[in-house]
Amino acid sequence: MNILEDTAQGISSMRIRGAGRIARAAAEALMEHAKLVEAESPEEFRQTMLEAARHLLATRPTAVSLKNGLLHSLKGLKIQLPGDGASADVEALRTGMIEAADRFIAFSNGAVAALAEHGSKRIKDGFTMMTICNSSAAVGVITKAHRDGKKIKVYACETRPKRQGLITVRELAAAGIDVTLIVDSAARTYMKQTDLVFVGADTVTAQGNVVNKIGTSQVALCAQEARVPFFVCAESYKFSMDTLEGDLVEIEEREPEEIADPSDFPGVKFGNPVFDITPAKYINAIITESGLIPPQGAYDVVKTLKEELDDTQL
Ligand code: RI2
Repeated sequence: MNILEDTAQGISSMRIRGAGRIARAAAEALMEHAKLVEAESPEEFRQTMLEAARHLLATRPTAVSLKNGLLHSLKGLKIQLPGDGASADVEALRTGMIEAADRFIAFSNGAVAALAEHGSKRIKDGFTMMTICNSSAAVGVITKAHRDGKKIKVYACETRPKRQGLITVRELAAAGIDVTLIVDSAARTYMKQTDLVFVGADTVTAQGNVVNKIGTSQVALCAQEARVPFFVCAESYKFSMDTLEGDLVEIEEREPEEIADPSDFPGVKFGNPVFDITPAKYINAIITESGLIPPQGAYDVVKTLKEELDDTQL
């Protein structure tokens, strides 16, 4: 199987998961595909790359990071062509694509690290944090505080049905952090002993609402009730340009088998929405690679992204 197909299958089956990771994996697949594509003309090369990008985009509908990662990479098709004939032009496009995808991957990794720097400053020695699911951005913030010598504790929600909380506790424990795995319904109980909440994001809307793993909005409600600051860790490519025009974010619904075997429950329906929406009013700040912004600042991030990516089509 080629890397394009392998990545597409990996993302849709969630073997490759996490909003940032799927964006980087898609950019890498596009880059590897660009290296191999045989095209007679620049137009054929462009068309082939666009089709590949659309195939990758169709794998998961909610995380806008996937779309933005692909758009950042497709900027490579916009370069000035030498005009030396088809083959030189195809080679120029190929190089442009490879460089643009590579730039996005480096930018994304750098953004996660910069975000960790900013976010970790909010964590004081002796603090206890809560998180849900497995967000490399949120885990990055917490581990940075630990590396800086702060003595911290973490409550990590299990995150039914796929239990990505188990990945989080393994990562935090491997880093030497005092971590406790809790079931999702224990979030309110443990919020009383929590100082800060850090979660990831799959999509941030222009209005400052955050789409993240199912259960996140309940954690936010518990935090609000207990007056515990609630922070979202989201690099700028997780902000959605489409929401500027009022588009709603599609919430992915996955197979019932992730919850239980339907054949054991004749006559029972299953609901398995993968994400929920945390309204801006429950969010203290969104941590980006440029620093902390209030959720109301999401509009400006989206506007900047639009200026950068709007002439790239997918
Ligand atoms: P990072 C994940 O989605 C979780 O919702 C997580 O909070 C979010 O992506 C962000 O992850 P899924 O792929 O980019 O598990 O911070 O459905 O790693």
